[in-house]
Amino acid sequence: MTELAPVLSAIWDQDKSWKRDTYVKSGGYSALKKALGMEPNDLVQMVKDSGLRGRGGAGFPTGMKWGFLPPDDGGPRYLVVNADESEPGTCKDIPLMMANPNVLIEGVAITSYAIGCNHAFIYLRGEVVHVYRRLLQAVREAYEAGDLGKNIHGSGFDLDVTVHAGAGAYICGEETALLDSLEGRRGQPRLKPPFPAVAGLYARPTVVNNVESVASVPAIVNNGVDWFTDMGTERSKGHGLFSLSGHVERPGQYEAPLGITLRELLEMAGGMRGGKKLKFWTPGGSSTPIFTDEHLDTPLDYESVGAAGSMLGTRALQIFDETTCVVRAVTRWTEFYKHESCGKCTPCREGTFWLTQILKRLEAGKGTDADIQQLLDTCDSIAGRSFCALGDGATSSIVSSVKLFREEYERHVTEGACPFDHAASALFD
Ligand code: L3W
Ligand code: SF4
Repeated sequence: MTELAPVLSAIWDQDKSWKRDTYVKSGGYSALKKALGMEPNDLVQMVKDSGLRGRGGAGFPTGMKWGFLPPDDGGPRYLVVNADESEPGTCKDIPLMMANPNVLIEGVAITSYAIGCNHAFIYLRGEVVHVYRRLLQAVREAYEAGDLGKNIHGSGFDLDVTVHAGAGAYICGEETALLDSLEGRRGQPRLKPPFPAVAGLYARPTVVNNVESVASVPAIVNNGVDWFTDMGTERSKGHGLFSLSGHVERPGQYEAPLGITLRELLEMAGGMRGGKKLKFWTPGGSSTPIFTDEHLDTPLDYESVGAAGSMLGTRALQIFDETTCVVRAVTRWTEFYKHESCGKCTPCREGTFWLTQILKRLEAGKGTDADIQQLLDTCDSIAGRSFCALGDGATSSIVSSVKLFREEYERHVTEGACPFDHAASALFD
């Protein structure tokens, strides 16, 4: 794997990297000027040709999504940036917006021009007040410099950007729940179709894109399609931010081409904490089935991770060494889903409650062999039967962990206690 010159994280180490001046000195906002001289349809085609896929978890082709918007009927159409990053282990959009909010704003302006939108929204996770302040300041600077507002850089194109802070609900990262929340309602998923591209915000055509997807656009405009498609693998092009957390020496964000492996990322991150052995990890956050050390060389692209039985998701690599009790880790994640279930559908609302009860019992050594089967049966009643991806995601770590570590679940039953020293793991306490 060739080393990647940082793109999204290029200026993160610079003094006051979040200021517009710093960004401009490194070539920032030149892509916007170039884009404004192009035909909007050519920009859409460029992003289609680049093969950029949504960086929020699903990996849907970004240019294709833009192309789904119906022809202009004279009414408004919207861009909504999904900045509600909350998937456990996912820590890329928030650092990106803190370190360089301008690359997002430039991406918002280019995307809006390409799709014919004059009002874009950035829907931010409510808890990150520091990011909210930073975005507001960056948007203000962009208006003052003429990157936003009326007649941007003399092009005749107008764009307003609203930064909206949510109230801290994981479900509002689901695109239609986000739209309901933005409209002032309780955030719960809507039935799809219609997809937001047809009837989204205020029932108008809307593109909902993840922060990293939109922030990837300026470099594609500046460097061209070939530059982007030269990175990555056959069907997973380009580069992305990988968040490494847990039992690694240097947790953090690592920018790399798609298709890099965990083994290579661990080298960049200084290896496993204290030289311990890798036990299990998530390739794409806690909504994706877990992997073990057998998957150290699985290319981290959509196809390879899928073929190995998981999902690339948000590239949230949570790493756990041999000191970790897998039952405990899975119980923690399941508690999260129970707490965040929006309650709209029965399989997820009731199912995540029961999963938590069974897991807590097992983890405390008070479970039975029948509980392990009950756990799997309950997952079976949720996955594929829930209204949105949260229900499916809640079952991923459970089913995969029983498959990979069934004997560890059974030890909790036969020994009547958790066989691990939680202090040694130093996670989940
Ligand atoms: C128009 C069609 N648009 C699909 C659009 C759709 C959406 C995108 C992908 O879930 C995943 C989930 C989590 N006409 C269309 C169309 N679209 N067909 O394409 O849609 P979809 O349904 O495949 O996925 P999604 O609902 O966006 C996202 C997984 O990501 N995940 C969670 C991440 C959480 C965060 C966070 O913390 N904020 O990102 C992690 O793995 O489980 O599978 O835009 O409208 N015919
Ligand atoms: Fe709500 Fe869960 Fe049903 Fe999604 S699956 S609609 S989060 S109750």
